[in-house]
Amino acid sequence: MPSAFPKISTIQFEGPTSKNPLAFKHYNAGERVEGKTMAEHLRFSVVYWHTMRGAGGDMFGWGTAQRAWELGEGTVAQAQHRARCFFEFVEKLGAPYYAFHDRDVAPHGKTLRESNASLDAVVKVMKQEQKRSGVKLLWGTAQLFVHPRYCHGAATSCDANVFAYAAAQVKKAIEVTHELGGEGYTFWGGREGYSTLWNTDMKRELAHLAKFLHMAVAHKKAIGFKGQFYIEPKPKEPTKHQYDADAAACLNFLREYDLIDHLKLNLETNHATLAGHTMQHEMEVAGAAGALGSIDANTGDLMLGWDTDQFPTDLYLTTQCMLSLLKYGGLKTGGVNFDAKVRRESFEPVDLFHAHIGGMDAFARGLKIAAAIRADGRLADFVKHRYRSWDSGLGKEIELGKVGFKQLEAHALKHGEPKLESGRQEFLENLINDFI
Ligand code: XLS
Ligand code: NI
Ligand code: NI
Repeated sequence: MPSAFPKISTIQFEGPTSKNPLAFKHYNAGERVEGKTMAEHLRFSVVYWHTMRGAGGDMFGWGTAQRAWELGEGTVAQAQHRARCFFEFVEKLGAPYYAFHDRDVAPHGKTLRESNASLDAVVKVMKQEQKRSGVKLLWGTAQLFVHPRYCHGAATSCDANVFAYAAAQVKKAIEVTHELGGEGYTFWGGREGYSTLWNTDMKRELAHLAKFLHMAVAHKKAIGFKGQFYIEPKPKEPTKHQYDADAAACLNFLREYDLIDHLKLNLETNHATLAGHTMQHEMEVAGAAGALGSIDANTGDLMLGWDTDQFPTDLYLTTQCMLSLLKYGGLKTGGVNFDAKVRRESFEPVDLFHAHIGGMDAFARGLKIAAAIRADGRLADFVKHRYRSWDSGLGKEIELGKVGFKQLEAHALKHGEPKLESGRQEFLENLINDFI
C-alpha cells in the first residue's frame, strides 16, 4: 500500500528540550503519574470525521486541504483506501484510540440497504487495520444530520418515518461498533432541537427522543454490546436550540425519562463555552452526578460564536480538565478524543501531526500539572478548610438532617452575626500559576 504520509515516521517522545516539531515534549506514554501511565490516564483518540473528511471548506470558500486519499470518486474502494490511510496516521501518531460516524467512513447509498452494504465493506478493512496496528475503537456514532431527510431532526423529527429511518441507521451503527470492539457509543443530537417554536411540539419531541434512546438500550442488550453509551451536550448549531443543551439539561432529561443508569456524558469544550460555561463547570456537573464518561477535547475562539473545533493548547484548560478527571477517578471507558480540526489555512497533511502532537502534549502537561497541584495539597486543603464548619457540630447536624428551622433559629439567636473569612480567589489564582 502506498504511504499517505511518506515523509513522517512514528512520533517519538524526545522530552522538553527537544526542538523537533514532530516529537512529543511531554507525552511519554509509559511515564507514570499517580500510579498509572500517561497512556492509561489520557486514552487519546483521533476522530475520523475532521481528520479524514475535513476538507477545510467554509461557507465562503471551497476546501483547501491537500489530502491525497481524496483523489477518487466516492466509491467503496476509495473509502477502504482512506480507512487504511487513517490507520497509518493514528499509528504514526501513537494514539491508542479513534472514533467515527457511520457515514464518515463509508459513502451514503441510494437506499439504506446500499448504505449498510458499503459500511460493511469498509468496516471489514477497519477491522483488519485495527488488528494490524493495535489501534482500538473508543466509540462509534451515527451521522444523523447531513442528509436532507433529517432536516427536521432524526429522533425528534415531526415525521415518524424519519424516526424509523434514524432508528435503522443507529441500529446498524451500534452493531458495527460492537463488531469493532468499540468501548462506547455516542449520541450527539445533530439536529435534535428546533429552529422555531411556532412549528414545534417540544414535549412530544423530547418524549420521542427518550423512546429512541430506550430502544437503543434494548438493542444494546439484545446484541450483547457491553460498551458505554454517551450523550454529548451542545446548546446550539446546527439548530437554534439543541435539546441536549448542556450537562445539566442532559442529566435532567436522563433522569426524567429513566435513562440515567444507561448513559454517561461525553463533554466537549467548545460546546461548554457555547453554552456559556467553562469545560471545568461541565466536568464538575457531570462528575458530581457520577456521569463523567468521556471528553471531546477541543477549544473554541471566544471572539467567535460558533463551534470552531480548534485543537486544545491552553494549559489552564488542560490542567482544569485533568484536575476534574483525577478528582472523579479518571476515565474508564472514555478517552481524550480530539474532536478538533486544523484551520483552513493549515492545509498540508503535516499540519494534522502538528495539531495532534500539540493537543497531546498540552494534555500531558495538564496531567503533570494537575498531579503536582494534588501532591502539593494546598489547594485541596484550602477548600477543605473553607467548609470546616460542616465537619462537626451544627454543620454536621444539618448535613445529617438532624435539625430543622426551629433549632437553626435558636442557634442564630444565640450566636448572633456569623464571622466570615475571605474566599482568597486571587491568592488561589497565584497558587495555580506557581504550577503552570
Ligand atoms: C458536533 C459534535 C460531533 C459529535 C459526534 O459538534 O461534536 O462531532 O462529537 O457526532
Ligand atoms: Ni463532539
Ligand atoms: Ni462539536
